[in-house]
Amino acid sequence: MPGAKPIYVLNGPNLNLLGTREPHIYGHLTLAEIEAACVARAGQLGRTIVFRQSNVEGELVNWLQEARDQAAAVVLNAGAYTHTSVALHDAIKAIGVPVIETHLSNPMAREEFRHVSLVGQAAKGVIAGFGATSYLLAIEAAALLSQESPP
Ligand code: CA2
Repeated sequence: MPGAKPIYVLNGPNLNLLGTREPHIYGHLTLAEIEAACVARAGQLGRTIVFRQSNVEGELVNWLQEARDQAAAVVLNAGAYTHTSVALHDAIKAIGVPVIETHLSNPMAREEFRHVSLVGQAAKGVIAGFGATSYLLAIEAAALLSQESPP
């Protein structure tokens, strides 16, 4: 889709540590390697991405607000803020572009405190539990949702 706005891929706290610890939960890939895979998948779909990570909740809010004008859709792995952030919930509701909550692991199959998602209560949909493949599936969903004639 020439001229389409990019898909924003936003990552929250501690995801910069991927590939260094807890590979049994989060896999072996680093965030840079996941970014490269996302760029490749988006390219196959004729789309571009903007890929960012922050440990700061307010920065994620700022990027969601930026996405209102600048992005076609948002793939959001808000990390632990998924389960706590009213600010992210409100920002997602405010921006009017589809947000796809995305996780490497399946929070519903983990500790009880991960079973609540304030992000998911505002997002268009959720993809979780497929490791780095979750990001690729989310990009595919984002591309489909933001094409001129969505399915
Ligand atoms: O499964 C996911 O993608 C999560 O968003 C990851 C978050 C967790 O709080 C969510 O419940 C589910 C945690 C990210 C922490 O990443 C680390 C990576 C390497 C080493 C330690 C933490």
